[in-house]
Order: sequence, then structure tokens, then C-alpha cells
Amino acid sequence: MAVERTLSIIKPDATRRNITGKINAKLEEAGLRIVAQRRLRLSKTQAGAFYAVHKKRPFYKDLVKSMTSGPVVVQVLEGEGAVQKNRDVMGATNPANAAPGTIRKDFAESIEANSVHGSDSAENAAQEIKFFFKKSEIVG
Ligand code: IDP
Ligand code: MG
Repeated sequence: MAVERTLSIIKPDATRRNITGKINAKLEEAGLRIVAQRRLRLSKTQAGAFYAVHKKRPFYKDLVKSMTSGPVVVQVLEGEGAVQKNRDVMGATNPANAAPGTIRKDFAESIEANSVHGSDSAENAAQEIKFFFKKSEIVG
């Protein structure tokens, strides 16, 4: 399996509870390396654009609201099969369905406030990384 990069976001519910380190420990223990990282507050426009694919979904407005409710940590993860590996460590979208030991099982508050975002394909990973980072900001 090739070395890949993927975008990870630690969501406001997690920064609020001061558990960014606990989340990143799980990512690192899974063999993912944080090769870029920034803490920021998303504007409504940014969050809306980032989640544009969900525009028609009933939860879109609430999702934008919760993603702008506090700081996030955006980061690029690198590793063998990083896109799928990150999805595996994150766990299912709904924490009620997430496997034991996953980030969402251990930390998510609800299906909406589920602590982390992760790209779902190599193609989306490339786009999402570009959304937040310049090439020079990613140091492998
Ligand atoms: P993912 O984050 O596991 O890839 P997506 O289906 O891409 O899940 O949804 C994006 C985000 O939208 C989720 O992480 C969650 O915060 C929110 N979301 C998804 N489904 C629901 C829902 O049914 N109710 C409320 N929020 C949802
Ligand atoms: Mg998704």
C-alpha cells in the first residue's frame, strides 16, 4: 500500500473539551504522522464551502453552525493507506455504531458532534488538503 496523505479536522466539540492531544495520540498510535497542523476558527462561508457536498442534507445548517461554534484543528496526516487508516481510527459517523477503541466511540458526543472529520477518498483528500494548506506548510 502506498504512502498517502489525508485531511483530518478536530471539531469544536473536541477542542472545547481540551482533548486534541488524546485524539492525536490515537492517530499517532495507528501509525499516522501529523505533517501539517493549524488551529483556526472557521467562518460560516468556509464551513459551508467545505461541506458543500452535504448542502441538500437536512443536517447541513446545523453542521455549519456546530463547525463554526469554536476553534478547530486542521491537520494533514501521512502514512501507509492514510485515508482508510484514518477512517478506521475515527470510527463510524454515529458514535453509537462506532467500534470499540475508535475516536468516535471514545470521545464523540453525538452523530453531529462527533469530534473528527476525515477525508473519505484519495481524491477528496487532495482537494481538502488544498482547501487549508499550501504545499510549503506540509513537512513530511
Ligand atoms: P463522516 O464525517 O463520517 O464522513 P458524513 O456523512 O460525511 O460523515 O457527514 C459529515 C458530518 O455531518 C458528520 O461527521 C456529522 O458531523 C454530520 N452528520 C452526518 N449525518 C448526520 C445526521 O444524520 N445528523 C446530524 N449530523 C450529521
Ligand atoms: Mg464525510
